[in-house]
Amino acid sequence: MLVISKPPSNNGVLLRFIIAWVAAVAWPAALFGAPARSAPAASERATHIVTIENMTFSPAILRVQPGDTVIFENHDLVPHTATAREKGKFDSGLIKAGESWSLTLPSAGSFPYSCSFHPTMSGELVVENAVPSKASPALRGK
Ligand SMILES: [Cu+2]
Repeated sequence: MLVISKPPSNNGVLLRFIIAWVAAVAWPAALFGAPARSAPAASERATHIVTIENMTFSPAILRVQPGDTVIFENHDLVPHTATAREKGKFDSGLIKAGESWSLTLPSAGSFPYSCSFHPTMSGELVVENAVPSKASPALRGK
């Protein structure tokens, strides 16, 4: 006669496997922590993401350090731009649907920007300890 059900001893094997895994992987990770989570040194360059979704830059105001990289990701179905309001500072040009554009800001300052197709879409990059510009539409209503 054919017995289809698994022998009960399999459960014991599985349990021992889980205990071994916890001992080998999870416990050392808990001991040493995740190094990536620790605060980066001042000299390290960070990468930040600005998401473009539902005609909105998010976060609207992003604080970065000089030399950090900011990646604009367009999750909308229409193209957008990230264009500095101060002429010549930066301009992504067309960021097509599903595409991204990256920018490195070398110097401190506040850089309000908007989408050249949709002027109501606005955001601001604040580099180092600069104060967000009072003119920034991103600050309105907050
Ligand atoms: Cu746009």
